[in-house]
Amino acid sequence: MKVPFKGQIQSAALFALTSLLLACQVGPSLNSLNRPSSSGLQASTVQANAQSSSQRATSWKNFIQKDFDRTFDEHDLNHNGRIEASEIPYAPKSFTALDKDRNGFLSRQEALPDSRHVQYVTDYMVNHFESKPQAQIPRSEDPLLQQLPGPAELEHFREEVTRPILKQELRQQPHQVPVLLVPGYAEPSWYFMYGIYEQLKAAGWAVEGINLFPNFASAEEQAAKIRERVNEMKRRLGVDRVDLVVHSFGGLVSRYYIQELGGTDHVRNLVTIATPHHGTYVAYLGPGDSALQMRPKSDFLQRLNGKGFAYSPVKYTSIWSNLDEIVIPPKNAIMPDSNVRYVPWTGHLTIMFSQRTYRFIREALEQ
Ligand SMILES: [Ca+2]
Ligand SMILES: [Ca+2]
Repeated sequence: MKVPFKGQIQSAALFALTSLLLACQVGPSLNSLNRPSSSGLQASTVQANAQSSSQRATSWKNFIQKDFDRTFDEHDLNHNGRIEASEIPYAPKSFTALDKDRNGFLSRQEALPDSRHVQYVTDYMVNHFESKPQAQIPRSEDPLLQQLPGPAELEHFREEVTRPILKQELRQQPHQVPVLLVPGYAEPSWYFMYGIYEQLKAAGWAVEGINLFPNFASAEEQAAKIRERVNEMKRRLGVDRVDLVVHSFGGLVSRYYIQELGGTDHVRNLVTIATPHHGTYVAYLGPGDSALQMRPKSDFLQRLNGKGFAYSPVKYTSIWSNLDEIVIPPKNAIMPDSNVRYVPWTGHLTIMFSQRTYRFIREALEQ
């Protein structure tokens, strides 16, 4: 039976759930590490801070929306304000699914995460990276990135991370295997990759990121895009293999690429961070083929996992946290037959800013 307003009900439920999760999430903020406590402030100062917090929220919201808009514009090759099937030829199945009004093209609204998603990410950034500490976590155990940039500092990061590495740049690095960063569901969200990018670069790796627009697409379609990029990187850089460092759904996409699209011949390491290897119940609330595939025991996961997890000679690491609010239950981010690394007390996105995560990534890539 067709359920009327099913989409709206799902969206409302997603919004309610994510709001609840945001309210409940426990995790140290960056302010808790580096910025002075505001205890003892006068009422007027508190009011001023509230105002400033609201301004920061607006600033993040504009930044996130602009990021999505840029992604759309990059794929609108003929600049007519809509995405035709020929402009994303690698995702025909997802194109059909996203073209809700069947008019043969994707509007901005159809191709991009909706305003609720933008609001969710905005709230996440403000609550986790701009606010006061919410819990007494042993900070010395797992300090987060010391200086998380705000929207202004991140303005040019998108261009930087998506810029293809040059052969001569790679040659100058101590580590000769290039790293491809793969984002997760409904991203590009390059800002979540910022810490990992900066840390790996500082430690001597050449790093670049891939945009998997439309990020609601199935793992099969996104994996084909990874295959294309990896092959192109190998030609451009003259290397035999690349390392993949991936977030969330990007892990399922990458595993599909390795298992089914010949990636075993091209990938040295796969490091998954907060990837729902066994699915997540939150996926019941999200749109797109990728959300269907992330449901626990989905046909896709049964096929993928049923054929085994680790494919030689690729080396696998899975990094997970007990407080992941998107991978439910969090242990579903543990990949069997991988080197399992545990980052306690971080969330699905804050795990991307943990020093412990950085250390685990470096250790995996140094093997
Ligand atoms: Ca177009
Ligand atoms: Ca349409």
